[in-house]
Amino acid sequence: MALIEVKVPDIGDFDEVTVIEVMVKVGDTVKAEQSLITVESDKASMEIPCSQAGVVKEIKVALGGKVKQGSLVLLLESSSASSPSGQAGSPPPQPSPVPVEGSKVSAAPVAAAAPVAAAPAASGPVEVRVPDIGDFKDVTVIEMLVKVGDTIKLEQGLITVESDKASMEIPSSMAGVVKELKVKLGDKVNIGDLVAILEGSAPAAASAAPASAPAAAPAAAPVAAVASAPAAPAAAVPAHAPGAAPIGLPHASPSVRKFARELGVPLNEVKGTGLKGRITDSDIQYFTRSVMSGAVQTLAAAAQAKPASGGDGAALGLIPWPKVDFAKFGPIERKDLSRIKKISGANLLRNAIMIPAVTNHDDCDITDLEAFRVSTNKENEKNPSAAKVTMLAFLIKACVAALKKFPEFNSSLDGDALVYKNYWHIGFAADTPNGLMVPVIKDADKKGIFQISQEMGELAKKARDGKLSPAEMSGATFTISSLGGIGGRYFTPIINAPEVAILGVCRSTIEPKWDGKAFQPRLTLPLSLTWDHRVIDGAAAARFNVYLGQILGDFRRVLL
Ligand code: CAO
Repeated sequence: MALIEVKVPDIGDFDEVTVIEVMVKVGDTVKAEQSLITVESDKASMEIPCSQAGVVKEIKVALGGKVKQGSLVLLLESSSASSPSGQAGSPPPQPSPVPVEGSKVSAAPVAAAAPVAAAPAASGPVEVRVPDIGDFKDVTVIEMLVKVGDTIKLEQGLITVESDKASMEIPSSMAGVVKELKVKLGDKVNIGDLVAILEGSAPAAASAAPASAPAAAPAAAPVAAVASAPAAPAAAVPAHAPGAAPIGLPHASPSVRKFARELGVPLNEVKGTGLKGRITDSDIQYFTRSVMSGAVQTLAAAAQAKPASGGDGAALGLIPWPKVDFAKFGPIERKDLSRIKKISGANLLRNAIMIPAVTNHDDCDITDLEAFRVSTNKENEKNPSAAKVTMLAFLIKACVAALKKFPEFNSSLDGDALVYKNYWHIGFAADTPNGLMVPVIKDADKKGIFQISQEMGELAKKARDGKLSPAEMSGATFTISSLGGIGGRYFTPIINAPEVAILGVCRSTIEPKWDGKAFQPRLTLPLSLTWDHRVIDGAAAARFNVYLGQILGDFRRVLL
């Protein structure tokens, strides 16, 4: 069967555009004119459809990659009769003009909204009208991108219009101040309709251009398809075309899509509040705030459906995850991630990305505390029901004291507000055969070292046996991750959102400490405090660590 090279057709004045969506995968059977990829410039997005039906054999573009006219999109096994001119290695089928709404449209750029000099002077009120937008008729104004009084730049989008097949921004061809807006949301506009009256310096070419010659307007903004040429199968159809988009693309203007991508917001998870459910800038901002505050865990959901390694990164606006055929380099074995690893991986990924986290490393002297711990355990040797006391129980108690002194460490972000919690539930990371779990010691402030040690032992056992209930893993206000039983020096733990800090602890070692006269062997515990910089300042983090160190250095301070 012949392999057809499907290439990017003539897309007008687009030079290099970015691939923002790959809508098919190898093995897919595609129809003629089915969209294959979505590309985007800073002003528009458009889908590149397939020139004929067939089965996708190889995809030659990657998310985030740049393409231009003639770039190879994919290899297709044609399901139609042979097409010799389209065989791999032979010249590509002629990129064809774009049929939009059944009309003849080529992928030429939309000229900037045409200014019509109301006065011959180079400055003063200038009418800006809808330029030639090809065969688009009665397109709806779905977004006002400027308001009266705004100072706008040359080529800045004024309004977004939408037909049933495309959305496009109508840019201004002059810089100036918006004096009057002549359209409103929901209006239908056509070529030549008055959009706005601007005051400012009109570019020379613009002032020379007659109203009836919008195509001559300067600074054409590559947006959508216009002009005329014979229609043929291959076509570049502007994106967000409900009729054309096979996988229900969210409705949003190109600039909103770009904004969302910059923030790593998956558009298909954002609820649009604009006209016809369209996603606006404010929706993106609201979504971002909700995720940051922990109210929405959508990135986690996205990551859960994919490997904890980060999936293909598309949901986060990243370049795709490298695909390597490891077997080419040596023998391999493939094992699925455990359910716990998938869930915790998704949470870790979200927390690592969403939280501007900083880690402070510090040491504290636990020589006396360790001596006390050892003697306490010795005293209890004869009591079989007494739980063994480990350093972690003291750390939990010490952290409660530090959290009380520095309450913002025991808070959570909720939008623009900080929620201070007047309870102290401390989570501790437990290593289990299936992955990391975080049981929670509730009301640690009300419990003694023995009770905490006993509960910790029970919860850690339940974690290892896979028997922890959701209630036993929820409600933490702060978490400790101790690798003290294993080793290491320092590490950078990831905050367990919506908490705002986490303490990492490694193995204590005897270190020489200068006491002013001589070096003394002191048992030194390394601490690593990771904190959310939106809530906590570096100075507060340093103070927290110092205070924690003072408590661990002399545990009587807990009583103060
Ligand atoms: N320095 C030196 N020794 C330490 C120590 C420290 N900071 N912390 C614990 N130890 C010692 C204990 O005293 C104990 O020694 P003995 O057996 O001689 O008494 C030994 O190490 C083992 O302690 P433990 O790990 O069983 O007990 P714990 O209370 O310290 O920790 C638990 C319990 C459940 C937290 C731990 O078993 C665990 O799972 N830790 C791993 C947590 C983890 O994976 N964190 C990483 C998260 S980020 O990926």
